[in-house]
Amino acid sequence: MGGQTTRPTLVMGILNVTPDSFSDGGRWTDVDAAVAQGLRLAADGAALVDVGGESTRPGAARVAPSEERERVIPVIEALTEAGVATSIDTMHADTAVAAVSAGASVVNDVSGGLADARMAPAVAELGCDYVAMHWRAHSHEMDAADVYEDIVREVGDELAARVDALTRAGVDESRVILDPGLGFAKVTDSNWPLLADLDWARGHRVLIGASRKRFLGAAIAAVGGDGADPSAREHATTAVTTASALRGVWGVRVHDAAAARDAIAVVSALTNTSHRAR
Ligand code: PMM
Repeated sequence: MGGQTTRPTLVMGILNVTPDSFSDGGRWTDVDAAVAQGLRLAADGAALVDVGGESTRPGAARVAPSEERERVIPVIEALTEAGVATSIDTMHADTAVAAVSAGASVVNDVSGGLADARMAPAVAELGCDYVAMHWRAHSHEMDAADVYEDIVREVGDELAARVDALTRAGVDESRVILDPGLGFAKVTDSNWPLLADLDWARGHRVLIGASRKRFLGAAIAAVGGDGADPSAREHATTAVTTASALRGVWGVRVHDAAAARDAIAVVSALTNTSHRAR
């Protein structure tokens, strides 16, 4: 099984400094409000606060890299100053470089380097951890790219091709964390095999980003719950966190850090219990 690690699963808290993200869009566009939310996420157990300035929700419009940097850099600087570790959620190499200079320690690229050919050499130069997410197309066309015969094998092959490209550009393979890209070119049922079987990770560290996504809404609606409201998907998100932590993933990317921290604490207590029948 891929993604095994001996230390507890890390919580990556989501901080979208965007007007249009699907769950928290428009809430943290002001720098002070965004920084306050980043501090709250860290206090709630986020080991990393993932700062993003471009929404990737289905159908979202692209943002100019200069505007993206204006949104995220002041927030990363202030969180770094406050001692909070951050990652930068970007597909743009220039934004990644600026963010790491401002204090970010991880580059989180939902395109796995496909959206910007300069990303791989930039990350090689930065020498930082890099999340390569499985991605097939930009937001306006990604739902149509949900076409697979054997999704675990195909996602594994496509991520392995990204790892090859990254290492050819000089990235240290041990710095690469893989993410199946839940909800990206995976509309609903396609997501579950990637959570049930981590073989696609092929031994790399794994990040899972399921928080409040549509496929959880579909599962909730199927049993009569409120699947339409993203904020009503929190318990379902925590179930994915628990399952992921039991599988030993490196990290989970979530909106509610405290819920993930508590679920991971329970998994750690369960897996570390020393009780033996007498
Ligand atoms: N999902 C979103 C954005 N960035 N990054 C990684 N590594 N994995 C994800 O699943 C992911 C991501 C989209 O949703 P958001 O509105 O919650 O940020």
